[in-house]
Amino acid sequence: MTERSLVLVKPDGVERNLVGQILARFEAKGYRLVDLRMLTPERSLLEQHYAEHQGKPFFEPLVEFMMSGPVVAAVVEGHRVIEGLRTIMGPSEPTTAPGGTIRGDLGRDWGASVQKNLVHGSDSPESAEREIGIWFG
Ligand code: IDP
Ligand code: MG
Repeated sequence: MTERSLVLVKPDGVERNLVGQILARFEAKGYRLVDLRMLTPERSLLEQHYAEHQGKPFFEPLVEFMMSGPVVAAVVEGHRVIEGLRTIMGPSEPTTAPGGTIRGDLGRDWGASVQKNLVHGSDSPESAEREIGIWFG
């Protein structure tokens, strides 16, 4: 089966009307959207999704931020899509993310205790399958 990744356009991306721009970058690269939904996630879903970050100082601010409004969840498919999406997204820190990446071009620091960096992409095939199960059942 072709590789798949979960993508989330985070609440800041939806609030700033960047859903189309963000998904367009993935489509323009040649990856395919195979599932899509909009929802405001509940705490229990986010605690599962971000389980690896439980106990870190930014965990509670991260969960609160992700619950603060609707997100767009998508499944994106293509050979090496996980690595490809993370390259297009750029690193977590939007202030120093390189130009040409989504986080570098569209993100900034808003002085919050969590990085509002617009987009999530799975970091491995195992994470992708786990996360797609959480968000799409
Ligand atoms: P990733 O989204 O680039 O994979 P992770 O390390 O998995 O980054 O962290 C998940 C999310 O938690 C990040 O996208 C960001 O929103 C937030 N985050 C990560 N590290 C920090 C931090 O040191 N301070 C504040 N927020 C952070
Ligand atoms: Mg991550």
